Amino acid sequence: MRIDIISVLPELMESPFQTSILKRAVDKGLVEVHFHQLRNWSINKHRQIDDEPYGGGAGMVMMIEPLDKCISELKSQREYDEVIYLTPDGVTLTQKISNTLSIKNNLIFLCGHYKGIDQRVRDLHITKEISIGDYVLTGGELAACVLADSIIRLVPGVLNDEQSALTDSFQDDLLSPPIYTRPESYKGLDVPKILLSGNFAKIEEWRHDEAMRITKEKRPDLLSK
Ligand code: 6GU
Repeated sequence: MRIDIISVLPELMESPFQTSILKRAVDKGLVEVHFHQLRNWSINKHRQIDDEPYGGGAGMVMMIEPLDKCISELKSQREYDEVIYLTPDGVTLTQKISNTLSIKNNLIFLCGHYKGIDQRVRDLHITKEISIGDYVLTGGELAACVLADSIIRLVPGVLNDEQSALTDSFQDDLLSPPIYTRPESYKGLDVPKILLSGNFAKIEEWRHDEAMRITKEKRPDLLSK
């Protein structure tokens, strides 16, 4: 998988891909992440990429020319499965969306800034608009990292068996059951006896019951899906 990320602040996104599991995925050659500084496609000497909105109003708008030039150049080099615009007015990211994207070959992520991008860029190039939740960030960069992380960990070979995505919260619309490790007892707090029983059928049943109980308590909306 290859992800091309277009942004005015690519340096904001470097460390997540230079650390831990995402770094290993890159080092193993399972994913390539390429950052593109949008100002390199600006059309004037001031490296300007935004301008005032037609019709007036507060805030700046990301201009069509640098964005069209940058995206068109990338598209001339390979076929892209999706051109994704990270924006608070996109559809809210879900595990299902990440699952679908994790089997794609080439993706472009465009990080929005200021008031957003000229509508004509959306009409011309954008195939999906994604938000990571109902709150506002200063730009799409952190959202792009969240989206990339959730996709890359699902790429075959990225996680090992112990980290398997199959037992994640949300993979089956249930939250995870409680987990414990040594010691068996700490300051009078005991690990549930069932987990020490060695009866794996009973343990699985307990885990499922606990997952149901916790989901009902914290996220009843997941059960009505
Ligand atoms: Cl994708 N961008 C921004 N700026 N804010 C957000 C978001 C994206 N998703 C949630 N809030």
